[in-house]
Amino acid sequence: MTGYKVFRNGVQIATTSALAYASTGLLPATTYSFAVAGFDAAGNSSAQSAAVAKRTPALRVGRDFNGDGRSDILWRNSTTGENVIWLMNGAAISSSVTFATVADPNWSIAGGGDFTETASPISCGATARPART
Ligand SMILES: [Ca+2]
Repeated sequence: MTGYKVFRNGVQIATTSALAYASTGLLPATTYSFAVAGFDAAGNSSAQSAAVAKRTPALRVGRDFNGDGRSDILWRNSTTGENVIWLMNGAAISSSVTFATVADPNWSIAGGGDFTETASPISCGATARPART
């Protein structure tokens, strides 16, 4: 045995002669499957091992409304009181959520966070309060 081919989600990502491998560049809160295949100096390769699934932990980020480890954007229309959250995947909008309108323009958003605490709790507030007059 010369080394091992390392596969992530079925795609070869590396070769190594070590018995351990650290995969990098992974997304938070995402499940990946890993497998290996041995190879020899002549280039002969074994079949892939059974895959092992591993999930990366969620990141603790600010303004993560759905606990997926990715920051989201909260919009409030100060004229109409409408409120919308864009759930983000990097710079792309994954989906948007509209929630209760607070029509009184004296109210503003005071903070945000992971309201369902599906990931590690974060320490910012999640309430609206009257603006100072
Ligand atoms: Ca998020």
